[in-house]
Amino acid sequence: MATWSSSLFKLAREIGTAVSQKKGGGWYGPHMAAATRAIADRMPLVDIILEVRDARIPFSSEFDQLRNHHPFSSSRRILVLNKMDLASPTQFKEWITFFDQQNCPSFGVNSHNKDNVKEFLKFLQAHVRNLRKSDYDASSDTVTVMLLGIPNVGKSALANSLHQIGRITAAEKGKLRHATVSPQPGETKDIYSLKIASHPNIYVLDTPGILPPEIHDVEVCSKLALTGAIGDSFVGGKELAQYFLGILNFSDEYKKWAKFSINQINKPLTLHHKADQSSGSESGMIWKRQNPTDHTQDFMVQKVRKSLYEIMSCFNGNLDHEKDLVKLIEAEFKALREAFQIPMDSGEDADSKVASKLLNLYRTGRLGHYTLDHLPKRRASCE
Ligand SMILES: Nc1nc2c(ncn2[C@@H]2O[C@H](COP(=O)(O)OP(=O)(O)OP(=O)(O)O)[C@@H](O)[C@H]2O)c(=O)[nH]1
Ligand SMILES: [Mg+2]
Repeated sequence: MATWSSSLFKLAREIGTAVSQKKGGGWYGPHMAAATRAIADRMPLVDIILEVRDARIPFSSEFDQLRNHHPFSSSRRILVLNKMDLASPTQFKEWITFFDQQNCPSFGVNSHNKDNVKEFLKFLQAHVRNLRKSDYDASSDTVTVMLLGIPNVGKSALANSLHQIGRITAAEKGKLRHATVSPQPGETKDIYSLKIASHPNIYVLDTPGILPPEIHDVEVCSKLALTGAIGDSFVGGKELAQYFLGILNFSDEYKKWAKFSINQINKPLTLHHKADQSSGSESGMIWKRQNPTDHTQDFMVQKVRKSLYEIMSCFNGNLDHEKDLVKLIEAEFKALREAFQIPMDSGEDADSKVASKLLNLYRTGRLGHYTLDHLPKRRASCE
């Protein structure tokens, strides 16, 4: 991956500045202040804190607002790097090693992956057993675990998965509860309790995502906006999509999309049996394009990758020059209009349609894996 140049940092800072200026009445309002108080009141009553961060931004998604009110020893706090499926696998491992070196128990999770959540639950139960052996009140048969974090990092998704997978009785399974999960930040408004294990009983508290009233680091702000912790309306979808394209242009991800270039996408159609029919007649068959193995199997995604690959591989400017980067992003936007089949008469609206579709693909991992935070030189994140 090429190192971000000053031109990309400039793009990030512009977005970050727009976010940081919106604070009061924007992403931080009375609802967040009330949630902060409610969480602070419950914190002293829980046994373990699971601080959920976004694996794409392990540093920028840090939740440090209440740390000074209720300092937790490192044995009672576990760092959960959620959305690990969206992060760069290599950098993800480096971050986990980093947290290990800081003596900070951490675990990477993809809340949508059952096996992965099972592993995490095992890890959590082992942690609870160790705590009970040492300083924890062994007579208590109930352990409470609180999920804490900034908005949209996947607390509710993780709470649901733990609740569904957790070994609880059949009768309890019959009345499974469900925390609301949404791609928009600020979905959870209250604190909910879900049972995730028996013997001992472990309850997980899902909480509303909270941010501090002010964030001074504009680069942090830009990453919070791009990953969806702060709503798109506070920056503008087009600006965020441009920022994402900037990141993509500096990464090597697009090189993997060479297979989607012209020859592949125009592959001839071949006849296949319909799934439910085995007769050899043409009426029992369907035309299918032979696509390369790809879990998305999504023609639109392939078209987007193809368009971006073709533009990027022809680019002969200098990414370090702001003018060249802006020109490249403009060309990409134009090509994406076609790939997303946005009608020519959409006018001004066309760019915002492209932006929202592009951001959706990025945020669901269909345009590669990116870790936006680089490892700090020296930082004691668990203190
Ligand atoms: N790819 C991926 N998406 C995830 C993962 N976990 C959650 N999501 C998605 O991220 C979005 C936010 O998830 P939520 O569980 O609502 O996040 P939250 O932290 O509870 O958000 P707030 O309630 O606003 O604080 C949803 O679109 C989820 O489907 C994950 O591990 N991987
Ligand atoms: Mg939630």
